[in-house]
Amino acid sequence: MESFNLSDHPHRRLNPLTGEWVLVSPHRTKRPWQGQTEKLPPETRLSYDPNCYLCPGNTRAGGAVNLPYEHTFVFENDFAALLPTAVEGLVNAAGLLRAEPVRGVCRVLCFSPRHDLTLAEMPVAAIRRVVDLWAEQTAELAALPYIGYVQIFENRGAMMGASNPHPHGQVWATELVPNEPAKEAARQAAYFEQHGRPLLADYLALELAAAERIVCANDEWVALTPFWAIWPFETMVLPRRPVATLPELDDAARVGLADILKRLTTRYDNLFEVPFPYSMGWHQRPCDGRAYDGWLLHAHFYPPLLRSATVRKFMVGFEMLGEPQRDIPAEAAAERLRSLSEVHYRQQA
Ligand code: H2U
Ligand code: ZN
Repeated sequence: MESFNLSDHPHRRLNPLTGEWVLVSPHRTKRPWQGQTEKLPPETRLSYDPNCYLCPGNTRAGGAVNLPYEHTFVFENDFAALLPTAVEGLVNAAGLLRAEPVRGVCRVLCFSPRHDLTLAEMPVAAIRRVVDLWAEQTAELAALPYIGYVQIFENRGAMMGASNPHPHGQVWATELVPNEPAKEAARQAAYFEQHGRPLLADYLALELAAAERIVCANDEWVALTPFWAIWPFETMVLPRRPVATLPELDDAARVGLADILKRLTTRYDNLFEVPFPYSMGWHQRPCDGRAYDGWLLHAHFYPPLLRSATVRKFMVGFEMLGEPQRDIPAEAAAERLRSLSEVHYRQQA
C-alpha cells in the first residue's frame, strides 16, 4: 500500500480544540464551478453616512442617539439576544425536552467614527483602541455576578450577515459557557492534565518550527492557518506569551496585537481586492469561577470566500450531515495569504 501524502490524497485532520474531524480533499481543487456567485459588496466611500445607525450623532432604530464619538463607542444592543433579567423558577423538564433560562448582556462596539474604513485600513493606533475596548468590555462584563463567559466577535460583510458596513463588532456576555468554548475548555483541560502544558502553547511551538502554515507574525503574536482549518482561508491568532484573557494583555502585547490585526486583515482584503467578509472572535477563559487549566487566549477568523470575491464556500450536504470538508489544504491557503502585500489595495498606487 502506498503511504498517503497530505498535499494530494484525501484524508481527515483532527481539531484538538474541539475533538472534531475535518475531511480534506486536495485533489478536488480543479472542480468546475457553475453554481451561485455572490454580488460584490458595494464599495463604501462615504466617511459619514447620515442614514447609518452607527455613525456619530445619528439616531438608532430604538430612538437613542449616538454620542459624537471620536474613537470608539459602545451601546447596549437595541435588539439584544440576551437579557439581564433573572427569572423565578426552573423551566427545566428532565429528559428529552430540556430548557434552562439564561441571562446575558449584548452590546454593539463601534470601532471608528469613520463609516468607510475596515480594520485593515485603520491606523495601528486606532486598532489599538479597539483592542483596549475589547479588554475593557471583557473586564466590565466578567465582573457582573451573573456572567460566566464573554464572547467578543465581529461579523464583517453582508455575506456574513453584517447589517452595516460601518466598522463594528459585538459583545455577547452569557451566564453559561456556550457550546464552542465549552468544547475547547474540556479539550484544553484534558491536555493540560496529561502534559502539564497548555495545548495551544505546544501547538504554536510546533507551527513555529514547521513554518508552513504561518501567515504573518511579530514579537508578540502569530497568525496562522490551523492544520485542522475548515474554512478555505480560516486563520487563528495566537499570543507568543501565554495569557488567558484580553484584559491580561500588557502594553507591548496590545501594540503587537494591533499590528498583527492590521497586517492579517490587509492580506485578507488584498486576496480578492474586496473588503474581505469574515466572522472573527476571541475565545477567552470563561469567568464563571471554575479553573479552566491550560486555557490560552486566541482569535479565530472564519471567512466564507473560496475562489474569488463572488464564490463562497457552502457548508451543505456532507458537511451538514457528515462532517466539514475542504479542498485547498491549510498549507496552500497559508502560502497564498503569505504571498500577498501588507499594503492595502486601496492605498496602492
Ligand atoms: P451586525 O452587523 O453584526 O448584525 O450587528 C449589528 C447589531 O446592531 C445587531 O445585533 C444592532 C443589531 O441588533 N442594532 C442596534 O442595536 N440598534 C440599531 O439601531 C440597529 C442595529
Ligand atoms: Zn456609519
